[in-house]
Amino acid sequence: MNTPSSATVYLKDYAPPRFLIPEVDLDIDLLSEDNARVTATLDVRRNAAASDPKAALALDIDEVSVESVALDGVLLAPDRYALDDTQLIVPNVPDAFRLTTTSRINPKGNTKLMGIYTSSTGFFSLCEAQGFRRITPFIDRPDVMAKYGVTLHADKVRYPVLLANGNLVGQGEEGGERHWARWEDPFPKPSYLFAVVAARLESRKDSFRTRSGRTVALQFFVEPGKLDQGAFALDSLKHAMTWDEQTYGLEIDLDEYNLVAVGDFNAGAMENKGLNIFNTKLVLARPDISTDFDFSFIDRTVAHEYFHNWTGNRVTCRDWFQLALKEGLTVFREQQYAGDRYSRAVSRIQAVRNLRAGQFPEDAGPMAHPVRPQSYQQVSNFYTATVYSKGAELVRMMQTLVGPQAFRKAIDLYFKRHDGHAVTTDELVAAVQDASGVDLTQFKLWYDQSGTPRLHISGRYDADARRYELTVIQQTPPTPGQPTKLPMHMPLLVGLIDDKGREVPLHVDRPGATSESDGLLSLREEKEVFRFLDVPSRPVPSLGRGFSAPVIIEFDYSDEDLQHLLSYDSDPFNRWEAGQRLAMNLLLKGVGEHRAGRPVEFPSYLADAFARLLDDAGRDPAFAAEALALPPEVVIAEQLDEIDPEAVHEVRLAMRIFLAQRLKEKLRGAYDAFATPGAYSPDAASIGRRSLRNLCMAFLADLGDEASRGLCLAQLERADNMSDAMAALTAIANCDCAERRPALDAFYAKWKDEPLVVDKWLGVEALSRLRSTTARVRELTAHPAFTLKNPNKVYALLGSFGVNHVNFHAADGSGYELMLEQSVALDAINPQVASRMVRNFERYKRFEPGRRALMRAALERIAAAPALSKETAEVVGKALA
Ligand code: 0A1
Ligand code: ZN
Repeated sequence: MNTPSSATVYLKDYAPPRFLIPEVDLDIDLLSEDNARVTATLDVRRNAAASDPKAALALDIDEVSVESVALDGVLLAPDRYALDDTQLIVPNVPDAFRLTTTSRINPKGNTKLMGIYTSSTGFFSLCEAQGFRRITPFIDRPDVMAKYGVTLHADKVRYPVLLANGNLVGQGEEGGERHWARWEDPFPKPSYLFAVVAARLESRKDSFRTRSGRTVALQFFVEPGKLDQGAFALDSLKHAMTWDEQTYGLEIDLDEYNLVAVGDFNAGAMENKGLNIFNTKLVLARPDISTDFDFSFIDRTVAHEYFHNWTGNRVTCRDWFQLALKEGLTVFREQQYAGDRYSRAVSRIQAVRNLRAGQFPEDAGPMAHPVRPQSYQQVSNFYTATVYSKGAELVRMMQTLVGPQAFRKAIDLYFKRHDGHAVTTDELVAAVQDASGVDLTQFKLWYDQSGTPRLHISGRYDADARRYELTVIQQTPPTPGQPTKLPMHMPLLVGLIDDKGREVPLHVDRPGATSESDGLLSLREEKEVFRFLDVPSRPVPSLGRGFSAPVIIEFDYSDEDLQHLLSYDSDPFNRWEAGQRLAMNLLLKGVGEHRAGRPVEFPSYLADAFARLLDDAGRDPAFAAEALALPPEVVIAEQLDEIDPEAVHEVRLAMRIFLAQRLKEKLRGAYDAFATPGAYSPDAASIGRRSLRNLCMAFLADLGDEASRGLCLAQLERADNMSDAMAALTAIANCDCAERRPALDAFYAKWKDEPLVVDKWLGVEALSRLRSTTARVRELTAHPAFTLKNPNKVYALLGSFGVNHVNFHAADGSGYELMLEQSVALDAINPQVASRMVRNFERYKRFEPGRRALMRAALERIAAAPALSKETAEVVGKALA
């Protein structure tokens, strides 16, 4: 194995920067696509807080060729500084000085898409986490905060739009065909928030009046011809601005706020100060090309980036171990926003579904890490579900523990204390503790312990004493580097449901319960017993309401208990959860039968429970759509000791067919009843109706009969919006029928000039459950619509294939072979995206022996690839360890 060993960085080694750079002046001359000259003048001073008064100045560089270095205006001879691949070192520097460097970069050759790179309409940038060092030599870490002034020069005709952070302070023409613009950002910021754009773009203008009466100019820049796809995002931005004023009293602090869309982008979007850059996929929208999911995802993403202006930009991270400081808090704020704009219950269910499908498996695998990691090799590998989604859960738990009013005060205090500073997650927790008076010392363990805690809960009813007792034992499994765990402090929201389906008033006989009536139990010990008094009959407990903590709750519910909760729980999340548990119990039983070679059967009460949900769907169609969706294959797999993807797939499909057969009329009735009359609108109510209707269609399609095929084809043909079209196309793609190929080909022919729709088509092809899918995906890797150079295409085809559980994990290893070949080829182009693809292999130890061996062999072959990137090497190294 020739995996390059990359240095591990440890949180415990954090030391303040030896130098600070309060001001930066940049002159970026974009001479041609492959040649830009960057002149940087840094105002440097020794940091009094750092220990070494004689230290040399060390600036980070990455694929930048440094041509000259001057100190206080005097050019330094080459022997006065040292240059290697990663650093520019200048020894013997005074305590305060100006350093000017001139460097060359090659934006067109920058296939990693970090730093300044080219996309079809011009130059774009992405600096998080360590891309700024790919533009100019700098102390590229977030605790070095500077005020930036930037002058951009470029060809006037090819790149008419010149943008950077902050305010435009001057512009003009130069030398006939070229022009320049100067931008100054009044707020000191870390280098990862730096951004520039020089491109041929059109813009849509708008404005926002803040509650203090200022008018902010908003502008959204898109590729020519796409202006009609920009209205929705601008509306979202204004909603987000209003929401943050109303909810947190936070106002936009700039006079100008620009959004830019770009088709080549490693992430979803980036919160650069005053110049948010978005992946087109997460910002451009129009009903005929965007689904309901796209609309709400765009709304949330625009809000997320905007919310970062305070949580991330005004108060930023001291170091990259603190990434959850900004991401956990911002995802939490985004979730609150979504809960306010759409259905609160459905938003919560979707957040938990994502957590279970993405974060729980990560937390049980070789890349498991705490929300505040203790070490990393490549920081780009730590933009994870754990940091983002579990990070948001920790903020939510704090809010639950201290209550919403105290939490709001805590956020005020956080900004009062830390505005303009780079801090750690400890400071956030301290603000919540100080504003609320709740001791959160033990709670902080959540930031440092990885692994998903399990709560083993048992209940005992004493009829004579009219007492119900809950015993809660918490255990967190060992994870890499953390063999033993301490008990954590967490909120457990509970209720008791009596035999008539009513809430039992709670009287808790225990000091640990913070509130008697609202069922908020505060867990701190490994084992705790809670006694509820005056309970008239044996209740069914509703545990972890609203998913009050990111844990796995084990309770021995009978299927009757679950049906009872599904019908009566007043907490909508737990009503949904009861349905999921009921289905899961039967699915796991089915997997056991299937593996033993016995027939798989399902009980009538499952169909009856689903029938009741359908009968009741009119009350809340969006909720019904969530409740009727079976747990995804990856979540079922997670429950097994040894994963057999084929068995999981077959049994889940059998359950879908069982339900479709039993409920055929009801499904068809709901399909007709929940049509959305009138013009398309992505409002919460219409989204709910379409989700339910399309879910009914998908169940019917699983019957594979002519009538249901006709239904799908008719919907595909008549759809006036992409949600309905995609639902129909997905169903047809899963059907081994004559209509399938013509439908998929026609869809591509219709949309081949709309890259975001081509991505959807690639996704549908790659997600099909037909066993011919692997061969088709291989064929598509050579299709003109596909390229490894564009992250969206990679995610659409290979990313989708990776979550196609049954085909990626085909027993013959064909799926693994395809993914490994493509990942290795991709690694030479874009290692950040490649390492994400390689993560598809990391959990090989969880699979049955045949797949386990094949996946391990694939990892070994990736490890042996020549010139493997450090990003991919970290993933492979940890998986094979
Ligand atoms: N900070 C951005 C997303 C982002 C993630 C990873 C990146 O590079 C590794 C860059 C940006 C956000 O949370 O929106
Ligand atoms: Zn973010």
